[in-house]
Order: sequence, then C-alpha cells, then structure tokens
Amino acid sequence: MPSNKSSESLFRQAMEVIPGGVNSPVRAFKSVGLPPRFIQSGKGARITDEDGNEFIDYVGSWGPLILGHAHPEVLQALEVTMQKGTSFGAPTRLEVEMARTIVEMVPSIDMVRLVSSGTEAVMSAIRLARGVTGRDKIIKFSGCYHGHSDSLLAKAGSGAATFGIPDSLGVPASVVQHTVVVPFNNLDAVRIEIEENPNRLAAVVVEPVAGNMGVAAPEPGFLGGLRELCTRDGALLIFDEVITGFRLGLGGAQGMYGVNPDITCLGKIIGGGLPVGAFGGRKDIMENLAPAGGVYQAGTLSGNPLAVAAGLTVLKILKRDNPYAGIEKRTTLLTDGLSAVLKEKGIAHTINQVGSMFSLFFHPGPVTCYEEALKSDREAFVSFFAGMLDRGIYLAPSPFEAWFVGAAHTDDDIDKTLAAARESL
Ligand code: KE4
Repeated sequence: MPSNKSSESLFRQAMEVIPGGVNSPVRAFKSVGLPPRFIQSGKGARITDEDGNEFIDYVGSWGPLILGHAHPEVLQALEVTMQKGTSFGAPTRLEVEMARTIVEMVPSIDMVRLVSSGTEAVMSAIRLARGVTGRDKIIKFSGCYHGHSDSLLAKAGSGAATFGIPDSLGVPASVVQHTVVVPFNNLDAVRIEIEENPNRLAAVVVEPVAGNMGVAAPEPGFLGGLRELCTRDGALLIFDEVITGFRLGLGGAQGMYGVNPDITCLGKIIGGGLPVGAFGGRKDIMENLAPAGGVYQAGTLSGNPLAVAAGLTVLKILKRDNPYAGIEKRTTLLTDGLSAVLKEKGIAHTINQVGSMFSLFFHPGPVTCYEEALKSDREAFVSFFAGMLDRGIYLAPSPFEAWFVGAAHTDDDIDKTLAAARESL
C-alpha cells in the first residue's frame, strides 16, 4: 500500500480550517471511506500526490482536462497573458475572440455570456428562461446535477405532487416549489406535466448525456421529444453541456444527437482547467440579458483573461487536431477490456459509454436513469476504487461520476489500467 502520510497530515490540517477539509464535497472521498489524496502536480494523463505516488488520472479535474494536465501550449498562453496583467474588470479582445469561437463551433449559439463556473452558467440560464417566458416553473431530471444554485437543489416531491422539495438544507421550499423533478429518459412524465399545467413552464433543463448519475445516454427520441414538447408549450429547452460540451466532439451532445436547445450551458473544457462557465443561445433570447435587456446577471471575473486564454487555447487545439476519434477508440479499448475482465470473473456489471466518458455500474443493468443507477452495488465499487487507487489508478471517488479519457492517455496507460482492474476485482 503506497504511503499517504503527507496527504493524511494535510487532510487533518485542512479539516481545521476548511469545512470537511475540502473546497468541494466530492473531493473528500467520503463515499469511498478513505482519506483523500492531496495532489501536488499533474502532467499529461498523470497526477502525483504529496507522497510522491503517481496515478493515471481518469478524473481530469472532473472533465476539463481533455488534453491532459499542464499542456505546453496552454501553459505558454498563460505565461504570455499573465505578463499583461490578470484581470481588469473591463472588456478585452480575448473575450470577443472566445465568444466568436464558441458561436462558430456551436451552431445553436448566436450569442454567449461568459461566467466563472458551471453553476453560474445554469443558474443564469434558468433566470434568463424565466425572464424571457414570464413563467416560473422548470423541469429537471433526477440524478442530473447542474451546480448548486437553489432552484436546482430539488428532489422529486412526494407522490403525484408536481413540485420539488429541497435537496439541501438552506434551500427554501418556496424556491424549489417551482422545480418539477422527473426521471431521466422519461418523456411521458414531461408530457404529462406539461399537459396538466400548460403554458406554465419556463424551461426544461437537462444534461443531454447524463454524467452525474454515472453516465447515462439519452434513449432514442428522448432529446427530440423534449425539443418538440418545449416548442409546443412555449418553454425553453436548456442543455447543460458543462460536461459534454467539446467533450463528445466539437459540437458536443447537441451535435452528436442533432437536437438544438434554446440555451446551451458550457464550462469545464472551455476553461482549460481555469474557472470559466458560459451560456448562450439565439440572439432574440440572449439580448434579454443586462445591459441589453432586463434579466440581470453579472460577475467580477467573468471573461477573466487568464481563464479565457487557457480555454481558447484548448478550443483551438481541439479544432486543429480533432482528437476525438482517437480518444474514443482508446476509451472503447478500456471499456471492452474492463467488461472482459468482469465477465471472466462473473461480476454483474453495466458499462455506459458515450464518446470518451463512461461509467462502470456494479449492476446487471440496464442503467438508463438515476433510479436504476441507485441499484448498483456500492460495496463492490468501494472495494474496486481502493484496489485501483493502491495500484496507481485515480478514479472518481463515487459510483455516480464518469471516467474521462483524454488525448494524453496512451495505449500503455490502458494496458496498465486493465492489469490493475484484473487485480482489483
Ligand atoms: P461547477 O459550478 O462545479 O463548475 O459546475 C457545475 C456543474 C454543472 N453542470 C454539470 C453537468 C456538472 O457536471 C457540473 C459539475 N460537475 C461536478 C462533478 N460531476 C463537479 C465536481 C465538484 O462538484 O467538485
């Protein structure tokens, strides 16, 4: 068992001055019952913890690092940009270039607003949809996560009640009463909600490919059905592509499935590892945002030059090199290999893969929604996670997250990962 003395000592120190010892809950490794590893550095597909243990990294900072850690061109862009200063609170040329790049790469986006996180992007998109439609109600899907804004920290109300209840302390019931939560991939539930409450819906917000229940793909017709239902009812369709944007291809999930939302939320990859979020859509929608329109939204560090320089560089490389086919091929090598080992050992499992993101569920499957994902064997996951960590493979410390393969992962990394999996299962 590799030493983690420094990580354990840092975790004890952290617990004294940071709630739970971390700045984002999932990092605390609570659901796997282990102390978290404090990471000292990363390069390519590898990270090194404070005890000098090196890992092949399948978290990639939860998705942003599709090109790997410390990419030389990203670092170069940051070096050049930081020499000119780090933030001005004034418009810059870089923001125009980023907006034009996103508009050019995402056909459904005519205009885009940059923010500093995925949470901000989705929270602002909801407010915009409510401002444009004059309606309050929103529909989200259980197991889809859209950041921690109040309206979206809701779980399904009991029984037939078509309003959400708080999914966190501190969220007023009065806020989430406007949030209806239905199962992912359940188009009928959305249809019924709209038929029973016509012209009340401001928006449907969805991860077009779910990444936060583990990975779950949209069933055939689901996204197109949402598009149709929203158009008919005058509600806006919001795709939360914070994970899938520029992950599943240059066109994201909307490009992969050929369904255009009214508003797209982005984050992660477009920041290249620095804090960026964005939301964009048709001009007639986006021009309702202050100062052009009456929907207020703001941010001191929105469009920050360093974050934009990093993100722009990543988008330029993705456009130039288009690494998606190779990344997906390597991902399939990994998922096929994992499945073969699990079958050999007679372990019930389901692997849901879309492009370069996937999840392994210790459950015979299928897993098409959160309710099915919850049936997975948690103990099996915890034991697998620990075995992989001990063997130098760094996975998301939760069965309800995705593995991310990137351009920096090599065939040798895949072989090493499969060897570790064989010993860990
Ligand atoms: P942030 O505010 O964490 O930048 O983005 C929120 C968000 C929005 N939409 C989707 C689809 C997301 O996946 C996220 C954040 N993802 C989680 C993990 N899946 C971030 C990890 C964390 O919370 O520390």
